[in-house]
Amino acid sequence: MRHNVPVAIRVGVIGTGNIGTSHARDLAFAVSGSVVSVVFDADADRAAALAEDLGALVASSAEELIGSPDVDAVLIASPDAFHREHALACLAAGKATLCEKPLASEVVDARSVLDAEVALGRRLISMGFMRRFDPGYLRLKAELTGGAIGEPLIVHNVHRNAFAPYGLTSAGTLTNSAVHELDINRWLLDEEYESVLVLTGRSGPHTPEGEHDPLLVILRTVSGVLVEIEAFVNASYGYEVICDVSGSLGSAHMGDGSFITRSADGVRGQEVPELWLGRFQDAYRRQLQAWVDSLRGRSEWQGSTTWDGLVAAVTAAAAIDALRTGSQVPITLPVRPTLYS
Ligand code: ISE
Repeated sequence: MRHNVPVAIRVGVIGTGNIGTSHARDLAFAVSGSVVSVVFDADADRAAALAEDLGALVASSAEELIGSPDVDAVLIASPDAFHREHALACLAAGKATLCEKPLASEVVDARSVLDAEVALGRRLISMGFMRRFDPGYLRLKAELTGGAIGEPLIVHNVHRNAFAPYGLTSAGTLTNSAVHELDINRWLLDEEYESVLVLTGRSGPHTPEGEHDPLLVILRTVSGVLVEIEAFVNASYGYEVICDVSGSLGSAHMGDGSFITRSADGVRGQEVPELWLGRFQDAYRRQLQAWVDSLRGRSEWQGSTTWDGLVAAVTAAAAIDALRTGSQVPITLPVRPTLYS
């Protein structure tokens, strides 16, 4: 018999914007084995409104939330620039954490979190690269491992946002948006990247002066697979994510096939969601359930780790370099600590 397993994990949620609110509501109402006990947001009214809805307390700072005896585990959904500080505070408090992507926008910040976790000697942080829980990506991975399309040779990714979230710059497009592809392609292919090139061309009308959108990111893996990403944050028409793999024996395509195709008025078509929550709600929920299950000792965490967060940060930094210089930039990873093997 297992002892000391709390009936429900009491989660503290830092950041109650779009994604923090969605996570908090899912933890409270959709996931089994968790409650939301405390929330914090820089916008105290927004935090209070959500807290009332969930029957949670409001903390007056992220530090207070992390240190609260009412919080068993922390979900970090603050703006990217705060992830490092909040993750370090969670490690110092010894609290299990689910940190939204990216781990940090700068390599040195991601590295400091990884170093602190390695010094602690325990994996406390789970990274929120939720696509690893998306049924579409999981099926695509099963296609690749099943061998029917042979050896993967080239992957085409499309990642479009209707409008630039938080007014992203081109560097922000890489660290905040395309970071999903940087993570998911190495997970799909089960290997690391060797180099990256970023091409720019004509930009759309919503692109701020001096920025580029769309970006074409071209990575090469260590074994020579080409990974191409259209990262387009002002696509206007809606949110769309596509991943198509061509292999030595065939190809596998993941579009947004989970949406209904409607035929009416002489037109056959599919709805396009406006935001990522419309496409990935299921993946987010599955990720949260897996995280809570792992905290309750029911299963092993299969999602991404601080190491994956650091690899994504190193890759994004190389891509920013490639964008600025217009040349192909090598991707050099640090030695992987045994904690993550
Ligand atoms: C956002 O934070 C996400 O994670 C979305 O999946 C992505 O499409 C968007 O560009 C990001 O800002």
